[in-house]
Order: sequence, then structure tokens, then C-alpha cells
Amino acid sequence: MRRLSDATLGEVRTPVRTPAYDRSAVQVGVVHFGPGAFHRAHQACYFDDMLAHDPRFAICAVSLRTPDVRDALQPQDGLYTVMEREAEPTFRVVGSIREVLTASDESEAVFARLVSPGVRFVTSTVTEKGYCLTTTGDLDLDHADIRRDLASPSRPVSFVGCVVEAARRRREAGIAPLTVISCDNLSNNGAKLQAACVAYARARGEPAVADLIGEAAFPNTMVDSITPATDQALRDDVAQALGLEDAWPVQRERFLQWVVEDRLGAEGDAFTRAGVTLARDVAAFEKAKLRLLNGAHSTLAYVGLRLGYDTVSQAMGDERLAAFVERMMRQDVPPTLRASELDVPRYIGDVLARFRNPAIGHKLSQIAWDGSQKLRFRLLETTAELLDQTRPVDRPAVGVAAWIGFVVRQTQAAAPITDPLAAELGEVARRCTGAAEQDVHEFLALNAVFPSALAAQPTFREAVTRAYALLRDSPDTALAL
Ligand code: CS2
Repeated sequence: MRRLSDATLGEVRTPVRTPAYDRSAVQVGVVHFGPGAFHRAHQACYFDDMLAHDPRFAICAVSLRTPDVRDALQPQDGLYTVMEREAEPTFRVVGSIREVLTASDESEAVFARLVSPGVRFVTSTVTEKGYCLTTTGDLDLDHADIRRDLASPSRPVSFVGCVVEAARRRREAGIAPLTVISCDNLSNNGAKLQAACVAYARARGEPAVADLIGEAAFPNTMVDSITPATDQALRDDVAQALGLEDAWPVQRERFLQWVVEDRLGAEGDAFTRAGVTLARDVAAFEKAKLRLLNGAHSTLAYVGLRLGYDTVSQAMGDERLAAFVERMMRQDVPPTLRASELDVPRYIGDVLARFRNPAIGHKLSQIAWDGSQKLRFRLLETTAELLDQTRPVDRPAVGVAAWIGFVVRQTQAAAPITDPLAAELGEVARRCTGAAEQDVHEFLALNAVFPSALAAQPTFREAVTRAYALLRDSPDTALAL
């Protein structure tokens, strides 16, 4: 079977949607860091829509370390397929990625793009761990990548290091600063990234660059679309639909939402025309999404894996678990959310319906990745605010305890744990004896995961310890909370 590329694009079978613009006429206006499945299913689709009206929104995609995406997409001229997995699936060939680079071995090519006047945006899906932050949300100057970049700042390996080096070189060349749009699942994502870049620039001894970054636009955003990892079934479905081979298609639900803080000036019109919501206050959207959707996701993942389920829709088929998660979403999270135009009860119902989508095989093991980085924004911030309000934390504590149980079980089975702190987690798990209080004590001492103020709270410790024991001995009782 022939491969998808510019040369074969005209052979794509109908009714597959293909780029509605001349790809040879587009110009790179965006450098994206972290071109994984979520970027290609989400932002790259919006930029593909923008390109139908304005050729200046093509993407140069940059992987910080791994060449896999570059090696898969370069032979396809950056083209790939998005399959919307619904009762009536649809297929779309996306053309917004014009170039794929790997920073670790193409650093100067990456900076040639970052310093070109036509590039106005940097976007990122480097995941929570890519920010090199402490549990308090500040730049971790002891992080190995940050220490390495401070020693060799002109060839950075960290995302923060790349953003600051780009700012320094653009300033030197007299080019306007970039607008940096974080698309990662952390609260106050733009503000945290901006503060981290300012701190790094100061640590580099570049105060003028730090000031410039401090005045630049780093809008907060909320991004949302459930995007299961690519699998062979998807590749087969895409080959069948296109009549061409696509080495790395992506799949998602039909639901797609991008809310960006309105810091885009005149460029904002292109974003809104493509369906992006520009908002003055993104915090209400992002906190609701992180604490409701993602908090429920992580709870479903770790408790669902404990109960032997494989996907989100299967876990939601367990009425005990589905009802537990719904109670947490409807009773525990809303008191920690600010009043906003968001209809929270309706949003919760929509999220639960999305979780039940039988067409989406979203693996719990995928959601379980990087728990040491995700727990903070999805469950721990909610828990800390409930404690401040002297409200019970028993249900959010179940997700925390289920994560601990997941790490212990994986370690005991010598099974892999996908997490930047995997080595530390394994060491802690190997010290666990099965005594709930001791095991939980070992994990809560991990101050790279649990803020010390929270870990010291007796109510929190007791709730996690109780949940840990119940999940091990009587999960029904845990799910009745
Ligand atoms: C998921 C998210 O893998 C995970 O951690 O919770 O990727 C989730 O699918 C997205 O945030 C939905 O917008």
C-alpha cells in the first residue's frame, strides 16, 4: 500500500477530509514542543483550520529528545490522519505540521525557526514533567535538565531552557518576543511557565531577557479532548479509510475544546474563527477541567486497574465505581471551584457521558502514567482546599491511596512504572510492608509529590491510610464512601 504524503494526498478516498489549502504556500508561524498524540489531535487541528484562511499558521514540531515522531512524519511531509472515534467515525488528514525536528540533534535548526520573524508563537504539550517545577509550582533549579542547561545554555535540553534561549536570540536580533501558549494539564499553566522562564533567565545571568519574558504574553489555557494512544487497530482503520498507509495516525473523541486567555491581540481573530474560546479568566475553565475530568480520570485509572479493568468505558461499566466517581465530582470538587459562567452540573454530566463512550478504548494504564506529576493538579490541590474548608476528603483520598497501591503492586510485580520519578517510587515501594499506616507514611514523605503541609495534615493521612487498607481488603467499602 502506498504511503500518505504530498505526492499521494490526491489519492485519499472520499469522504476523508483533506487540507483545504495549498500546503506549498504555507509559512511556519508556530513552533510546537512535544508533538505527541494530544498535540496532533488537538492544537494541530485548530491550526489546520486557521490555515484555510491564513497561510501563516503552519507548525514546526519539535521533539526535545526522541526522533520517533520526526522519523514517522517526515516521509509523509508532516501529513497524518485524525480519526474521530464515535458511533459514526470520521477521518481527517491534517496538514498543519510542515516540519518535524528533534532538538537533541538539530538544535541549530530549531533555533533558526525560533528566531525567524515569521514565527510568532510557541505552543507546548511537554506534559507536567516538562516544566521542571517543584511541588509549589516554582522552577526546580536542582532539576538535572535545568542544572545541565545552566551549564550549557546555548544548547538547552529543557523546554524552559529552549524558550529562554529563543527569547535571548530574538532580543539580540531585534525581533519581537514570542507569544508562548502552554497547552499542558496544569493549573495556571501560562503563568507558571512564564515564572519558570523568568527564574531560569535570572539564574542564567540574563536580567534583561528575564524582564522581556516577564512582559511577554504567556496566556493561561485549558485544553480538552480525550485522545487514546495510537494502536494497530487505528492504523488498520485509517489504511482502510484512506487507501493509503499512515505510519502514525491519532484518534480522539469528537469533543474538542481550547480556551485561551485573551492575550493574542490582533491574532486572536484567527483563533476564534477556528473555534478557540478566548476568555479573560481561564482559571475557572481549567480548574474545573483539571479537578473534575482529570481528577475523575486518575481515580478511575488507579481504582479501575486495582479492580482489573482495562479501559475507562469498562471501568464506568462498574456501577459501584461510576457512582463513586460521580459523587466525588458532584459533592467534593464543586466547593473548591470559583463561580463562573460554567454550568458545573451539566459539565459533570457531559464528562461522565464522554467517559462512557464505548467507541473510545482509552486505556487506564495510559492515564496512569506520570502519577507523581499529575496527582498534584488533579487531586491534591482539591484535597488541600477541602481541608481548608473543614470538609471531608475521604473520596479524593481514595484516588491518592489507589495510586500508592498501584505503585506498590507494579513494583512487587517488577512491572514498569511510566513516571519521571519511577526510580524513587520503586525504592519507596520496596520499603512497604503491607501495613497501611507505614506504607502511606513512606509515600507521604515524598516531598516531590506531596507538599509537606498537606502530608502533615492528620485528617489527610488518616483518610489515605483508611482508603489504602480498604482498597486492598474491601474495595466495595471504599467505593461506598
Ligand atoms: C488523561 C488526559 O492521560 C491522562 O492523564 O486524563 O490526557 C485526558 O484524556 C485529557 O486531559 C482530556 O482532555
